[in-house]
Amino acid sequence: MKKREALNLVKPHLTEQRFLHTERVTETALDLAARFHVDAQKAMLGAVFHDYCKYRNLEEMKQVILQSALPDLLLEFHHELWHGPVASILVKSELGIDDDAVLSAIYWHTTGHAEMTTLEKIVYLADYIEPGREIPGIDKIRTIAKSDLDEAVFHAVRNQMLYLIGKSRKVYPETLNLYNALV
Ligand code: DGI
Ligand code: FE
Ligand code: FE
Ligand code: FE
Repeated sequence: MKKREALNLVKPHLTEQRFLHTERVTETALDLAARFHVDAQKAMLGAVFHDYCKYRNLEEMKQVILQSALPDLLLEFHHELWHGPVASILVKSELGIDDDAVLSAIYWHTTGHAEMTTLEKIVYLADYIEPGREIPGIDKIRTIAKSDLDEAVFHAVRNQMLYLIGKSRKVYPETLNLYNALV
């Protein structure tokens, strides 16, 4: 599938702002894929569809979680964590995207996990550092991403945990597992 075709498929599911974010994540992921020797097509598909379910109705997402192999534990955490795992199911059933490496990158793009593939790290990091994001400390992470993928992912997950703890929010266990794997 060509990039333009993929973007046209995801567009009706997103707001205008979210679509622009998706285009920037895609370009960032393609840069990272070239730098860290990952298949460009897989990086493109993971990035284009990572937020496919961002605006799904919460009740529909809950039903997908309950009726699929997705962990029901997700339901005990903030609903922002549902859209990646749910998208990994629905881009397959609705769009026919069946590359497991791509589906896994979509699944883990919000929380990360302990044993991420390079492709998963690229989509996770591209989502975090795309040029539209204004997050404290982000420029340092963008610089690190030019040379050391794991170090950049580490700073991203560390930042994310500090942000969540600052707001007294729960931290999903896999996010902590990613931190522990890289610290
Ligand atoms: O969908 P995006 O906005 O592009 O980005 P995302 O999929 O990374 O979603 C980030 C949101 O998820 C952000 O508002 C923080 C929230 N979040 C809530 N609990 C957790 C969490 N993120 C992580 N990594 N771990 C959590 O436990
Ligand atoms: Fe997302
Ligand atoms: Fe389930
Ligand atoms: Fe995103």
